[in-house]
Amino acid sequence: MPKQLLMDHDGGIDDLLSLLLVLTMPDIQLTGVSVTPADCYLEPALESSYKLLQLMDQESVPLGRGDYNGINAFPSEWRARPEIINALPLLINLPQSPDPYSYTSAPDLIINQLSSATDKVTILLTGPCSNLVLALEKEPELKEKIEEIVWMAGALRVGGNVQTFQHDGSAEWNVFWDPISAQKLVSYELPLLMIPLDVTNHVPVTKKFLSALATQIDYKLSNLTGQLWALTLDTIPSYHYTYFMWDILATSYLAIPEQFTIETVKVKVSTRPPNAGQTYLDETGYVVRIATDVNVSYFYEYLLAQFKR
Ligand code: AGV
Ligand code: CA
Repeated sequence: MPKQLLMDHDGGIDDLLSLLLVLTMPDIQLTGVSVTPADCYLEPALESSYKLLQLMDQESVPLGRGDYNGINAFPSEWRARPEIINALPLLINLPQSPDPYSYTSAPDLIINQLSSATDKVTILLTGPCSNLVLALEKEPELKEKIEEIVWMAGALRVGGNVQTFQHDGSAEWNVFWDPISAQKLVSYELPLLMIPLDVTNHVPVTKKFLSALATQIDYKLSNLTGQLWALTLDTIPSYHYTYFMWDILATSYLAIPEQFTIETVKVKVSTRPPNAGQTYLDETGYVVRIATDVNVSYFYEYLLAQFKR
């Protein structure tokens, strides 16, 4: 029996790569994809999602539009990237998506797909958690339908990646965008696995990896993913701008969980400046699981193998 999966992403390059990766997994049945307008503008990201589903012959997977906007906006240069992606040679001539305003709202899609599921559902979040929290606030009893939530978010024993005004740098962006929802999600004490910067810091996008991927360019997905990753290397070479395999690492947990080191901890989420969105260890906090390490070479090899198609 394949695992039923709902995915909510926020249109970043690694979010779209994560959607592709999910679609290569034989044991996963994707039952819905919703988009949060955090690291993207919504309409182009819905378009990218639709195109990737088409490319993988899965355009019947329903999409949901997240109309809720978080508290702390992402930089606009990051948000604009899906426009470039939709123009890549492998995607530009695929049929246009339906009117993006015709899609079900993201919380409703999550509610519909959870209520109609016959089995418990795994939820993958590669952006902020607002849509899921909105859905669970509306229909709290659906918490029982959740097998596990895998969320790329947080920074526990390492610094964050938010560098902006009125902030001390301790938060990770997916939590910072909507700290209130993050605080709520953690407080539910559902089976929640966070993939924080503590572990994603181990997996930067490297030229070595891209060079290995380029040797298999005759495979359509190696070609496309190589182009997507190349777009992430346009930035200034400092930690703040290094592009990591944040969401892809979280996604790969669905297929290779045994390669991760997991710890159960108690955490709290700050909702106020100067550390809004900081996730910190606290004995009086809520119980969550966090990944702290991964078999890095196994992970890169896994990606190379999955994209050989
Ligand atoms: O904080 C990591 C999250 C991931 O979900 N995102 C990017 C991934 O999709 C925000 C982010 C942090 N640094 C970034 C980000 C950067 N340099 N470019 C784009 N997004
Ligand atoms: Ca993301």
